[in-house]
Amino acid sequence: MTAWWKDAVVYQVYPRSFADSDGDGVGDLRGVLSRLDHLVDLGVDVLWLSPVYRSPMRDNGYDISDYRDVDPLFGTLADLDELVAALHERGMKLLMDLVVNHTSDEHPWFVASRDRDSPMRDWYWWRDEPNDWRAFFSGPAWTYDEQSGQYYLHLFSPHQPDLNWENPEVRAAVHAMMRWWLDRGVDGFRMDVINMISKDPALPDRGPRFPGPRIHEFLQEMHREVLAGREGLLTVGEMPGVTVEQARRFTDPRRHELDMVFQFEHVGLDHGSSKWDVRPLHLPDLKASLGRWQDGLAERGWNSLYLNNHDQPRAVSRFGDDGRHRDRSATMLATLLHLHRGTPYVYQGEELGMTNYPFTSVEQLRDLESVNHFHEAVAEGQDPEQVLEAVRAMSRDNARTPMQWDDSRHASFTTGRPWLPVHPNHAEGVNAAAQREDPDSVLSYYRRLIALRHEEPVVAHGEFAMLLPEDERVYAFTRRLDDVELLVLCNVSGDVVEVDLPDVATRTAAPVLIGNVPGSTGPVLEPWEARVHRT
Ligand code: TEU
Repeated sequence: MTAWWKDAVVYQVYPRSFADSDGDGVGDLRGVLSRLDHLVDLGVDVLWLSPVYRSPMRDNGYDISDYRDVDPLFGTLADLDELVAALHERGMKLLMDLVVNHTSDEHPWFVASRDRDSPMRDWYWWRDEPNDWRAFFSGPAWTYDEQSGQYYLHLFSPHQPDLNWENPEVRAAVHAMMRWWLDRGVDGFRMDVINMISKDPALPDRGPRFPGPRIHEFLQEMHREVLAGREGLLTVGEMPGVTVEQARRFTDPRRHELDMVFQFEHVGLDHGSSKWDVRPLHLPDLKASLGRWQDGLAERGWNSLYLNNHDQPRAVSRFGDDGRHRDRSATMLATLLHLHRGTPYVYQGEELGMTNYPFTSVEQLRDLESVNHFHEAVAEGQDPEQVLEAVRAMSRDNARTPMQWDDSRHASFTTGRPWLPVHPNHAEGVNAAAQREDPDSVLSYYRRLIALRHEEPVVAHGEFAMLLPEDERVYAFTRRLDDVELLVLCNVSGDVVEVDLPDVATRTAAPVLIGNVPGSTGPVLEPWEARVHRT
């Protein structure tokens, strides 16, 4: 099996917020179809589509009520088929989101399961007494069901009951559904919280602890039943809390589990007691973390690389400078990420330098996690203004404001009323139309960066070595493949800095493969400058 995905770049579309074709204010599949030129122009290889399945949309589609249909809000199965065909025609692949740790509470499986005498009772976790687990989106992980007189488990909201993977019928149903999608032509899956599907059946307090005891067995079985014998697929497992040692096992090709995982360590470095307790990033921590993942998966396994997705605030606001140095810090972060060894993921709008939204009231928020947090924190006596400040920094809605296509009304995302407001900076150059023609734009830089990976094997495959681990402003490393060596220099600060490396004058006089300050060479880096020398 070829590991084609090692040379690939994946682009994530959050369909709700990408492009709206029918004016209802919510993005849809025909909207995605109408904007494929943007992906072709960027040069990405794979489109990862966040869920479009039938759903009551309590968690924007991560609560599925029918795995084999498209929600009318997003279109039809025929639209989905058309998207597969249109991507394949353009040499791209489609990665579907697979959400099988839980279903919607409106899924027929759960509806049946609520009947104590149903053969499907055991498809979910029912208990007379709850344990002490807490749910991710606030409150206990157990809700009492009046109808059947027991509690059911939900690691996320009460509208997202957890499937019982101990039951072989559940696993067979999931496998059949996955095969049905692959037979339709999709090219793989991004698997939502897949390290949580196996739980210790004793459900002990002070948990849950992940991964559970049968996770490797379940993934190997899924590989055998669904993926084996099909060429050209990609699987990436989302795994909050996964360690590098665990990830090595999950992604060791000899074990036949997953191609790569999404780990969370680097996006937790600015969290204090919770994600809402925001701490400034200490750059040496980021190097220690990403460096450990580079080393840990160097011989076996593979990294996925991301700073943004639909759950994270915008990286340029979080780790860069979204004011004066917006474009420069956005392209620096892109360089830093894409020059690591692994498969990079670009989240819609990242390639334009899209920023966090200046939310000023809870009424503007739609994300259940943010809304729950706001009300809980205020009920506990915290100052609403301070709670809002944390929400402005960390809310998932920052990633979910509509894609900025041009400088006209609602950035041409919709002709109607957008479900979340469009960021006003779409009128100040943060839009695709303006950036497409501008060789110095963030978009043009991403295009060059993606092309570089496709042209220079060292970018995807070269050995990684971290430099200057203690430096608080310069993020520097080398990549080496055969006789090609790259020196990557990133200034993660708004200061002018001098790089302190042996032979720095010679090394920084070498040709520049890509950089965000035109013509710049030598040991001095401008604020937020990034540069890749071939030494
Ligand atoms: O997210 C998994 C997850 O752990 C989230 O709780 C994430 O860490 C959190 O949003 C950060 O604050 C996945 C999906 O990506 C997310 O959109 C879903 O809400 C969640 O699973 C439930 O399906």
